[in-house]
Amino acid sequence: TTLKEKLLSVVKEPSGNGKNKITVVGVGQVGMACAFSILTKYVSSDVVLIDVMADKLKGEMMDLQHGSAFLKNSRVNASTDYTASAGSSICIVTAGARQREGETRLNLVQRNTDIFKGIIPQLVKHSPNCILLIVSNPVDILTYVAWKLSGFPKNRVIGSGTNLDSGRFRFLLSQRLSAAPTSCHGWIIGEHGDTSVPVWSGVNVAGVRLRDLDPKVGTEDDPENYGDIHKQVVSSAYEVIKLKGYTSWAIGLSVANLASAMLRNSGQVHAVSTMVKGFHDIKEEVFLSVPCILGLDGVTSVVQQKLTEDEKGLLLSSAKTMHQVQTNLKY
Ligand code: 6V0
Repeated sequence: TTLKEKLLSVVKEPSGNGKNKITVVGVGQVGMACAFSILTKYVSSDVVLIDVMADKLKGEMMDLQHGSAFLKNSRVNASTDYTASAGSSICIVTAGARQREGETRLNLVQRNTDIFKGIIPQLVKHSPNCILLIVSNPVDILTYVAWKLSGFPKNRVIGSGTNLDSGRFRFLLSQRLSAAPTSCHGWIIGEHGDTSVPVWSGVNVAGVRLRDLDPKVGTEDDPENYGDIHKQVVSSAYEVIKLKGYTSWAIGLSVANLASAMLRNSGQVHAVSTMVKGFHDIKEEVFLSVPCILGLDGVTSVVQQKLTEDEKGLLLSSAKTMHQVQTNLKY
């Protein structure tokens, strides 16, 4: 008898998977920020990391495992083989090239589509009931690509989308108003990044709409230039990339927030990238962010925002751009 057998009398071998297993594909800056946020916010206690760089992968796994005594019984595994991902409830994809300084997200599209061809079918094979949460850029188009490659119903393929942009917006608004970001309500919808749409018509604190106080807020004629906040949101990633080389913490926290909303079947509303054909007169089969109710089935409802004609026009033009890029993709 071994020491372990002397110590423990087995009643039943423990089951392999919990219900909250999350796989993170790509252990770069973004993937690791996602994994770290998920573990430290106790969203999941069963995290699997997948990447093609075996040494880096093992190093990241060991480093997180060495911290597990300071968490609550979390389990971290890693493998270059997708069998390790089997039975995940959520698979988060952060693999792929990132923007270089000055490069747009759309430039990455074909490179990352090719990478997705090797990733998505493997995830689907081992976790046929999972929710795919796409983070790699350009996120809206790659969410469409993942939807096509997976054959999943649209509720189970989600892009992290403008949840991050909305978070940036709320932070910047909080700076101007001296109220907490969690109490400054505002939604950025549409494309994550360059053509995102700020829904100024709904921006409020405690239900008091800024537009009711000043009809010019967020417009070009606003003497207080609140519109600059959205310009700053758009330039945020470029600025952070210029300063530190990549963005990581905010996207990691925003993804953990989405994973938590789904695993806990919370019904929370987040701006995420979903199939928007039919909403706001969009005719193309494209993914863009709109406020969605999230739960164990992924996206269960889309909130039908009342948009101004201008806001709708911006959304429609993003949809056209997405569609154009999608038609040029090679699978
Ligand atoms: P990174 O630090 O270069 O990491 C990318 C990782 O992907 C590396 O570890 C690679 O080894 C891995 N990888 C490459 N090919 C494969 C493959 N076939 N299978 C498995 N792993 C692979 O990049 P970083 O982590 O900074 O960014 C990752 C992606 O997230 C990029 O596309 C970014 O543009 C995107 N971001 C998306 C954001 C969003 O809001 N949606 C925000 C920030 C970055």
